[in-house]
Amino acid sequence: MKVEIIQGDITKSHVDAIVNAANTTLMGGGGVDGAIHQAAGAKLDLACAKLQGCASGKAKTTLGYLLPAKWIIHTPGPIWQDGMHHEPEILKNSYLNSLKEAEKHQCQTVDFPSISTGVYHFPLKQAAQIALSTIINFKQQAHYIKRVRIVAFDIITKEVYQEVLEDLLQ
Ligand code: AR6
Repeated sequence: MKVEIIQGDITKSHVDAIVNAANTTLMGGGGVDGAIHQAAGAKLDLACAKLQGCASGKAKTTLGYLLPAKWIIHTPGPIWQDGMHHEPEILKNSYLNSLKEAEKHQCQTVDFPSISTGVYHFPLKQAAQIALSTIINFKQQAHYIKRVRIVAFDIITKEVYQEVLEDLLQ
């Protein structure tokens, strides 16, 4: 299983599954969630309404509809308060449960955004450490997944994830 960091717009990813940094209603919002709902079209809103929300750190899957990706794995990450409200554990669970959903749907390629580091204000470097260590540790359990990418929207996010990945692989 390869792990890569790229910069780009995750709604354009030609992969088996993209992950959505959602909220617990799963009914859309701003940031990457808004971009995914906009690009996937109204059928995604209908599918999400049927899911009746999702707890933080859990993950639920829909089709990708008008996206090039076949599946969308929706996971609400933690809202950063002070780091003492289980935020690291919840973020880890978002990555882990999303990877489990990807395996369940026999995905070979999975793209993640930087969950919780936008509107939810999780500190970027700590988020990158949790994201990448969880993905790397999942390698032993990955039967279908061959490549996982972090799709960073901005250059700072790309650079921080790249540095953390190099540190973890040393
Ligand atoms: N492709 C890849 N990454 C993106 C894109 C995109 N098209 N657009 C934004 N990002 P955020 P959160 C980056 O705020 O912190 C929503 O309203 C963005 O620059 O989208 O988990 C939900 O409904 C940042 O690096 O997600 C929730 O209420 C990263 O994606 C709340 O925001 C995550 O930023 C979730 O907040």
